[in-house]
Amino acid sequence: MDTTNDVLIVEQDGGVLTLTMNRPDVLNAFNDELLAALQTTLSEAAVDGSVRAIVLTGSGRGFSAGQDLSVLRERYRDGQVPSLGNHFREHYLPVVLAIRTIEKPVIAALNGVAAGAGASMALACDLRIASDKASIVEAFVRVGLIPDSGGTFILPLLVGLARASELAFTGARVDAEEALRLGLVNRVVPADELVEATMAWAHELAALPTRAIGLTKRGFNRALMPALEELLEHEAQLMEEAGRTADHLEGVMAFLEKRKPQFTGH
Ligand code: LHQ
Repeated sequence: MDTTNDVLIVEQDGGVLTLTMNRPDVLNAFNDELLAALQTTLSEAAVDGSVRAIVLTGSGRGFSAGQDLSVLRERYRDGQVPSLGNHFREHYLPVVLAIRTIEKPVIAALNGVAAGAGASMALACDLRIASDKASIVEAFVRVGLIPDSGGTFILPLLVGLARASELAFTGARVDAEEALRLGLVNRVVPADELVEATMAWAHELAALPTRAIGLTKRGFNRALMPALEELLEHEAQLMEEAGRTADHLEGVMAFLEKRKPQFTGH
């Protein structure tokens, strides 16, 4: 399966399927079209026996900056925020579910910054390899939101509750070396070696017993996130509530107007 469209480049090399998010001008921020392309491609890859490992990466200098906030300018024009819970259920939840339930190894290759839902998508993957120029930002709090797309449970699973609380409450930027130390990524390589190192690792994984790896992943899911769909649905409810706060509207508008937000706690 080899397809290319504007927002997602899909390339297969032997058993390795590489998905390159391709909106570099906005650091591959997610719009509905990119999320739909990811959803479709992952569901096709799940049943394609020729695909034995998947790489998720970004074009340009970012992995993904999370939700494209510029598309919200129009939607929030009159100060009314449409249901974020439903937006999450429809566009994000199926992608996270697909990454976690596809019974093949999924590697995130962090070519640059992964922020907000971009960070969560990377953390939902099984393995992460990062360029030494990459970083991870739990940016949600900067726009008055909660870490969605698995962030409420996968982040604390990876780094423990105390560190997860610090990262999620502050939205601090974590560089690649710190991410490695915290266990957020598995490997860090020089930026100009990322593609080669990722492909070598992905081909190694693709040559292993795919069914055994898939069943191991099913076991890990069952052990560590047995109520996966329920947890994601709960995130939708939390997003709904956070989306109704004045601080969310202020955070989005401040980002779009390139100014410092003034949060009130409401
Ligand atoms: C962007 C974005 C972006 C648009 C950079 N959108 N343009 C789910 C459902 C519904 C609603 C809301 O949220 C969610 C879940 C989420 O994902 S919430 C979190 C959303 N993401 C963020 O809040 C991150 C916003 N971005 C940033 O904080 C910074 O851009 C980071 C830290 C990612 C990178 O900083 P820099 O390396 O300094 O790059 P930059 O800020 O200069 O960005 C480069 C360009 O990309 C810039 O455009 P410009 O025209 O000035 O060159 C940004 O405006 C644009 N961009 N992120 N999410």
